[in-house]
Amino acid sequence: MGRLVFALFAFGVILLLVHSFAFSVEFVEIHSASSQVSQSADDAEEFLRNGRVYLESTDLELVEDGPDNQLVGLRFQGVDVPKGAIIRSAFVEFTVDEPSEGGASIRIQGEKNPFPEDFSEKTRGLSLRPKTLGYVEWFPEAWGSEGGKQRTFDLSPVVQEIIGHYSWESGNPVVMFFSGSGIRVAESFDGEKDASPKLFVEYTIG
Ligand SMILES: [Ca+2]
Ligand SMILES: [Ca+2]
Repeated sequence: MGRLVFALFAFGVILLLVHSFAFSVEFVEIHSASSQVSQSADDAEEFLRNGRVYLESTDLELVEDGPDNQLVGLRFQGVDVPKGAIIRSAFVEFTVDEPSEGGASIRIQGEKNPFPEDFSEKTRGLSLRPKTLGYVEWFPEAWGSEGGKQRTFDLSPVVQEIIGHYSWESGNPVVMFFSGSGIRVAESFDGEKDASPKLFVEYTIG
């Protein structure tokens, strides 16, 4: 009898715990924001050899273009993430322009600036911008058929650092930079504007 009472009691405690856990989870609301590259000057490639910047290329080589290694910059306007938000996930989604494979190691950093300008053809205009301390090393798998979607690894620490700036405001632009080695070829705004890169962010408040 004692055992039965104890078992019933334990069962009750477990039910209570499960219930209160579910109750607390229910009230953590996940918000989301997204932004797509929406003008020619919001995606750019800089040849690291000579600092030349190209704004109107119809593709984005991440990050080797023939013999040239380049720094690619993407600017996402109107990122609706409030100051103080906790970033739960963030990634950039590309559309495949050309299938590509082989090892690639791509470092993704943000621009450490609460209101980054759009890109210009100024020499070394991308590499001279201030970068976040945090970065993510992305090792993409092979990119298959043209038109497919490909996502980066999670960029939460980079986005968290950008929106942590004291003068960040919801709706400001966010810039991401891509450098490293290997080759994956993505659509640019000038290649196919509906297939330009997109930023997705999920966050909670408090
Ligand atoms: Ca462009
Ligand atoms: Ca290109």
